[in-house]
Amino acid sequence: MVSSGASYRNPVVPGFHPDPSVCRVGADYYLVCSSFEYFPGVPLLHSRDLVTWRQIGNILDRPGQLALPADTEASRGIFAPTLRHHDGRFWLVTTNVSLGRHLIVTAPEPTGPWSDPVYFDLPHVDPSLAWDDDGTCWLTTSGVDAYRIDPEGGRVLEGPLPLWSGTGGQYPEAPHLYRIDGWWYLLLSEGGTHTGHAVSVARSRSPRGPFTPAPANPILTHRGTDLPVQATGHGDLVQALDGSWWLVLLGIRARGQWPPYHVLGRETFLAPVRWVDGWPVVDPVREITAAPPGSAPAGAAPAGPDAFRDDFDATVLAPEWISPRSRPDDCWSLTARPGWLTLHAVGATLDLAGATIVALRQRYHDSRTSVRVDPGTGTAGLTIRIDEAHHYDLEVRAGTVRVIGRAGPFRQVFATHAVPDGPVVLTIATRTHDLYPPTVTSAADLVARTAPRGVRAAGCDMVTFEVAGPAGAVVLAELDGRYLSTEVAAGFTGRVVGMYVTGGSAAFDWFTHRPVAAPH
Ligand code: 6LW
Repeated sequence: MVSSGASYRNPVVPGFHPDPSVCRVGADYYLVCSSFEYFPGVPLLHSRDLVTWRQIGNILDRPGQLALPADTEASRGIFAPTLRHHDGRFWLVTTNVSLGRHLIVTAPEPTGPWSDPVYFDLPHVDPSLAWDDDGTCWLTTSGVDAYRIDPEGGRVLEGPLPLWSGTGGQYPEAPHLYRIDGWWYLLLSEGGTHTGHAVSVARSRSPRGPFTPAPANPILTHRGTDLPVQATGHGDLVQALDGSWWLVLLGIRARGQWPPYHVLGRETFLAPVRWVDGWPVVDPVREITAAPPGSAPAGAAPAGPDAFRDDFDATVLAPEWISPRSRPDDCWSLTARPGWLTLHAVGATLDLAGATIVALRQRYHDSRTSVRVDPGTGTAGLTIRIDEAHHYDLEVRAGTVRVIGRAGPFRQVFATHAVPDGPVVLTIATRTHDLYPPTVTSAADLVARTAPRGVRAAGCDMVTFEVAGPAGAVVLAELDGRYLSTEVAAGFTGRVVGMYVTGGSAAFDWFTHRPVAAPH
């Protein structure tokens, strides 16, 4: 647990990690998030202190559990999951929106093996599970409705029972039932998953209701405030080993002038919870959050950004790697060229679903992502994307590196640059405007910029593209990051940065993604 009087850094899980759900087993905490159209699905993270999280797997990691049809739209697929531990087993319930079905999988250990899904054909999203003392299993959904279910047999035994729909905000969702001190608490979110987002709570002596709302709902909202973290909601409560209570929740960190843009999707935050007169109280969520006095120390250092690196020396892909919709076994190999990740093209363009992409969630606003790639005779590169209609690519083929931008209906080649045959290092960097002036200043580079010279662009960040070969590093282009934001692209995900191949085969020697400190 976070030391008394210490502070920790939020978000605790940066980048596209929305709709967090958490459970504790002994001294171990486990957290899951939505994954939408990406495969494998439902990232699973582990922590001993609720602040420092490490991804240990993905719960839906085989096609038999995660059917994402080839025409799955961006931001469909897997919506908000709930993770619980009950009767010696882990239980995960979620919705595959592309199939219109809820599903439950179970495992004896968090690392699996996770079972095949048991499906429930019920309306709405955001399923959650709770058990009564007699073993009765309740499934709740947005709305908010409850169903008495047989979770292993896939049978609905009773329901829908309408429980409580919040204080009148739109989209009552993310419901969770908790049994605490003889009460059934119903935590939900309302107001929609953007700046109107709020968390409200009610309680009852029975899971069937009637539920009495808290006197001070919503218990958390940042709507209408100038707090840097916005859209706070979709929370899940957990009691720590030391008895303190915490809320994991989603929020966004928008940047830039009016209106602000957010590019990392919805991220996972942690907030201390106090109980006052039998109701949970949550203070505003800040990027540096003070741990409350009384939370027992367990030696957690304040978490800060760390870097990601993969040298592709293993024979299995690290759990952080995700691919849109599917990752057929024959499109990648870590053994064909030991120490390299070899990718084989399936689709011929990143503008359509089906291309071979192996990507990492962008974690930092100010970042550098580099890859060493040997394109051979193929077409390969590094892309920063939200979806097929919103991506910037740094691509190498036949001795030429190109910077390509796709935003909505528009597609343009912004720069071309000759490179010798053989491996090159490609870098995509993101830099928030508030911190930096533009990099590219020479007149010859004007065409490669989307912001007029001398005018500070109003968006969140600028994205620069560099190539390094034997002759040194060259900045090829700098593009406005707004076109790769949720405000432009829409949807529930966030940016990812990834390796791709759209022609033949290519091999990647290493990949790094790291935060860049602001210069002073
Ligand atoms: C999810 C809903 C929400 O189902 O966004 O923030 C939706 N809340 O609860 C998709 O993530």
